[in-house]
Amino acid sequence: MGYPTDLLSSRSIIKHGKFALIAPEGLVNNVVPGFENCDISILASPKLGASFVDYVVTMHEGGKNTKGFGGQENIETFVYVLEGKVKASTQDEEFVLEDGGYLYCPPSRKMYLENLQDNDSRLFLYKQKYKPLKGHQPWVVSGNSNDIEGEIYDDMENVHLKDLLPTDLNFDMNFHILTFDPAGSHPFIETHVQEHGAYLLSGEGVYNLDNEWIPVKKGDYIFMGPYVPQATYAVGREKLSYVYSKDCNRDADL
Ligand code: UGY
Ligand code: MN
Repeated sequence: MGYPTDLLSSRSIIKHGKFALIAPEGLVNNVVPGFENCDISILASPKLGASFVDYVVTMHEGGKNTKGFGGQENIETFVYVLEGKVKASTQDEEFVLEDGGYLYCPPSRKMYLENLQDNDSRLFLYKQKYKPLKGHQPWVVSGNSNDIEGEIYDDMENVHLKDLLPTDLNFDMNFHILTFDPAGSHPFIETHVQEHGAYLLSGEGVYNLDNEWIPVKKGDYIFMGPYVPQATYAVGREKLSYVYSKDCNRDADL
């Protein structure tokens, strides 16, 4: 890195409990026990006001977690491969994930990860406490988002939505990918109880967070807290696309 070449500045905006835009330039590495030969940055966490933890991980050659991630104290986990080739496994199943590949592990399964290539692989990683529901149980799910057909979103042909996990009551959260053609937008500014952690996969946009319009682009991370007004317009020439988590299928606690 070395000495700065200009005045120090940042696009990141942090409003604890409400929303955060975290630009990749400002990220620092965190040591997370169990991960070897990996650069990890913790993104959203309870310290920011999120009920989950998101991470962006760069796995170098030989990068791995053989101790196991999640799978205890009722923790469910999800990994999405941003780029590279990774072995993602549980104690009894093994998956080779490339760009767009993902694995969900319920609380009954630890997730093991290993970079399969000499080059770096990059991951978007998540953990959360599973909210049990009597008579229901989630299971291991793996797939590749590139194999899923996007559904037209809210009757708008220039916006598409993919659900990466089953939508039934066994699951208390889902990961989705929302993709806007240039000039596409949400149909209205949403306000809802659910939280999101979103990683921007491509494009550029102007995002409304708590009624501030903020420029965002590929590589940015956005945390949206409960009830925070949220919507976007896609700008530029590429599709604006992001992968994001959303809690679902459970009543609010009193
Ligand atoms: O699923 C959602 O709530 C999604 N439409 N939110 C968002 O894109 N900010
Ligand atoms: Mn939303």
